[in-house]
Amino acid sequence: MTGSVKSVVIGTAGHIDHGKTTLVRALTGVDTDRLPEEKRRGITIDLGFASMDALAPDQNPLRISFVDVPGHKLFIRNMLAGAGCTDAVLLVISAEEGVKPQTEEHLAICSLLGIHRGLTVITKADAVSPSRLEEVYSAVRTFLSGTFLDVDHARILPVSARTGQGLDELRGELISLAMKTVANNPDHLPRLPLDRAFVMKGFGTVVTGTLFSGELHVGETLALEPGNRVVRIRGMQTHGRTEEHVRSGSRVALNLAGIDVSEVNRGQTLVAPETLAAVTTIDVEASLLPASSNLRHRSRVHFHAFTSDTLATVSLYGYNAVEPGTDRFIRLRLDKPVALIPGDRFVLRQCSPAATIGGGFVLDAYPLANLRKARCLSWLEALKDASIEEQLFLRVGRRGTTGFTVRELMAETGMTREAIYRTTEPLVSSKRLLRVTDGTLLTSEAFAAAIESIVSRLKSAGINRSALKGQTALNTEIFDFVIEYLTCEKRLRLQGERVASPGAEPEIADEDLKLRTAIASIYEVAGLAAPATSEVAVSLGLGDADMRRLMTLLLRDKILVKMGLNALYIHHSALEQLRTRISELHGHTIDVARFKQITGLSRKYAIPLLEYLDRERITRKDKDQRLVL
Ligand SMILES: Nc1nc2c(ncn2[C@@H]2O[C@H](COP(=O)(O)OP(=O)(O)OP(=O)(O)O)[C@@H](O)[C@H]2O)c(=O)[nH]1
Ligand SMILES: [Mg+2]
Repeated sequence: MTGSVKSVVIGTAGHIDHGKTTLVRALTGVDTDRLPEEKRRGITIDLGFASMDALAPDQNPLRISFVDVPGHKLFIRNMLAGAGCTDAVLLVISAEEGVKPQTEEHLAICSLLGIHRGLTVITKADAVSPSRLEEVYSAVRTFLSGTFLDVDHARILPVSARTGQGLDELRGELISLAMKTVANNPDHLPRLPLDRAFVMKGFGTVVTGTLFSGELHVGETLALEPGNRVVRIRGMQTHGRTEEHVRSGSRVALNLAGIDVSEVNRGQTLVAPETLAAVTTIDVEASLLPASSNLRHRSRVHFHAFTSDTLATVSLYGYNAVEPGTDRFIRLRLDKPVALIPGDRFVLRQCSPAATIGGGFVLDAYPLANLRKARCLSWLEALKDASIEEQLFLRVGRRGTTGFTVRELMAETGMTREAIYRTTEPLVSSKRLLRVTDGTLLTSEAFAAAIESIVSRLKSAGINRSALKGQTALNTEIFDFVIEYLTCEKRLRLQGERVASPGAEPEIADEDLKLRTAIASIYEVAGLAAPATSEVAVSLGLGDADMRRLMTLLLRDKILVKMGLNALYIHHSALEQLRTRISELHGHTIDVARFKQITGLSRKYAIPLLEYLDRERITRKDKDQRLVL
């Protein structure tokens, strides 16, 4: 069972015809060049998959999967899709030809993708003289120096797929390489970037990929991103063996229910439903290769991550171009959405002439709109070197008094609920973060700001609870949480629907309060077509002076709002509804007639209300028309 078998994925890399596919076949017995065109041309075009079962030194079973990539420069897109999901690389260099352009490019791509383990073989050793082999070995050694495949960290083995020379030693090295790789991201939600989709007779849609993180179980539902299409795992295999569940690091083939093969493509990602979503704007740290040219604002690049690729537009923070050999924060706007989380690696290629120019890692897949550049940059700077715990703190802090729900944090970080709770626990116990009733997280600074926003608005005579909430613009969970906290701390008093400061004068006469509530509810029920004050006074049997006094209090507490000169009073809730309704027409123009039609009001009400909307900058008057902003 894959559940207990350690499983790693090793990708091949190297120049065309250097012997990658032949070597994989010698190790696994599988010819991964399946396509007729591959057979005819004798080259690899698309990704090939094979596996080798071995025993770990502790005698536990070990499965090494190979993703064999094409060396031809025209198929580099497929190579990138293969390399995007591998734990380690097997760099294959022909003893006949030595280091060639795609040897270099593939190695650069592996480094940019953050692959930091692997080994190098000089193959076709049978085809050259010992002195040539010696010569190539020393050239390869120099070429690898300073890279993650430097002889200080990784072996260089001469082998021959034809005679079998060096293959036993290579198997041993592959096993120790596999033992060094650790299980991927145990704290991350399941993510399966897809590399193939096909139909299997009698089964239907089958997709394959390398499970990048998490676990999958038969029967489970997943979402296909982009598109949030819900599918169910009907069956599961790894390298032809039926499984009930698989862990990260495994090659997996899923038989999916609920989707036609024509709706699935390489580059899409299967994720746990309602967790991760594909995004189009990302903030990243990008490094440019020393041999590339300057990367300018608004340049178009090819963006490759996992099995996906898309065109993207570069947005620079600041106006200087990114220079070759340097690292910079940049924003990328992807033409096609991709399911990405912080830490994900990517490669950038220029369109013409086609070449790999750099790559990097995602810092933030949910940049906030309208945040000033300087603030964004300093936030990214802080985030970049922060521990996971500190990163979560920064992410919650960025949301200010809006707070951050655990579900939103899951989407933004790709972490499991359990990992988020565990990682934020020390922050909660040291009171740097607060957990609001429904699990929303709030920094202590934001909590203090929310308190201040409420306390500064408290009046000794009290204020209507919903009016207060409207003024503070806090969301319900946080508003209720802070009100409860302040009540317990005796920093405010609750009187029915009214919130008052604790030092308030003796209770307002009961009778007064009743009358105010009565007036307010008459206006609330009337909505926009508000009655004249004189009518209300008569209906409640109030004299002029009393009515004026009560109206002043209702205006002060912002329960009623005064419109225009002809003393039109409207309940705040009716105005809020009107604002929302008109805001929905954003970008359209309306005239008085249309407004009357929408609201069902007469001109007497319509004009002052439109003027109110102009003052509130919801509409802008232009001759007889108004533009909804
Ligand atoms: N003499 C000799 N020839 C080899 C050896 N390995 C591969 N070849 C030959 O080299 C040629 C290319 O081998 P492939 O394995 O297709 O090369 P590749 O790197 O997979 O090529 P692409 O996938 O197209 O990049 C074939 O003709 C192989 O027979 C070897 O160890 N010794
Ligand atoms: Mg090949």
